[in-house]
Amino acid sequence: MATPQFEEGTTLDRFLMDTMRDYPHATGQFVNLMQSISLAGKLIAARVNRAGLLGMLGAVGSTNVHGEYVQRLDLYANEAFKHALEHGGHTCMIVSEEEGGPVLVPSRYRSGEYVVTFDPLDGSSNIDCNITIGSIFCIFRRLTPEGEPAELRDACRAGDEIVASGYLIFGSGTLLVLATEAGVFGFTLDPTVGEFFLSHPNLKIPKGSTYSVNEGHARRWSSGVASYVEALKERSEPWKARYVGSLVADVHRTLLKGGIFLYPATTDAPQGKLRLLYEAFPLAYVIERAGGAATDGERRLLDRSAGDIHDRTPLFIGDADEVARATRENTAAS
Ligand code: AHM
Ligand code: MG
Repeated sequence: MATPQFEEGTTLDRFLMDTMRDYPHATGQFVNLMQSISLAGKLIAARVNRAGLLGMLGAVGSTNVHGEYVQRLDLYANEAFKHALEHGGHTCMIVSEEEGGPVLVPSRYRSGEYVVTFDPLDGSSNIDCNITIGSIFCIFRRLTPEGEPAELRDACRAGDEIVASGYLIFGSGTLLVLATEAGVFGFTLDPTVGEFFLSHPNLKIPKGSTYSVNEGHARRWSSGVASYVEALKERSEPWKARYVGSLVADVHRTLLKGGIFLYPATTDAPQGKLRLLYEAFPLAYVIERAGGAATDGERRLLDRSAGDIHDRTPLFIGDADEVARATRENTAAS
């Protein structure tokens, strides 16, 4: 399909109407679903911007299902997503980093066509420092019949079943990046009018020379990953290191500037740290649609299926040649 052309000042709503017209299987429910996600994004952006004034910084004192301290903004973002998604008639079930199990849309609402998995606020450790954070989402079409309660099998899905995915990034500006069959498109929030406008049409990952990995863990990587990263520094044009510590920010920079992001397995976390369904899958889908690649250090990430909604995975993501090289070195050494 030809790349769609858009005029200046194209809003997210208009973009959705225009592109979805080209996809006969795309129903109005998908457009409504994306409008709900954009609403959640606007609510979270507004709260993130004023968090220091509203007493919204810091932890609530409890831990989540992963044993991590829950931040006040994590809770707010989770509720914002849940409420935005539950009553639109487009969603049947959500899976969130902050929820122990899959959550069904309450029975008073219509149980819609889609399952949405999300990390409501990624990069929690950066919240109190005014450093970029974000929300990551992934959309699947349900397997069970519409109108009936969804089941666990609707949530534990394969990467190749993703219908669309993306993220919101709360940095110096707020951006919504959406990947669908049509490609990868970025929309910047104009806070003065409260609308997302198309600002990054048809994103493709460029060639770059930036690597992003937490080198504090280097002693616990495989020898293959360690030697891949060391070799980057010896290239004739040395690579730059950049690591925010918010996955969404590190992958967004990789999408715009090229290079590679790695969160490898370590000896103490052989399954990796990042979550498959709502962190790695959605970002892998975005990067593949933009011409890049993603693996779990051994095989294509989107070939995997989730056995449990909170499954973890190592993640190698970015430029296709670099991801292939890092994956090769990792597997050769193991
Ligand atoms: P979170 O979802 O609780 O914020 O945890 C995931 C975050 C990612 O955003 C980031 O890439 C990673 O954890 C950073 O981990 P580390 O501090 O080990 O480098
Ligand atoms: Mg996260």
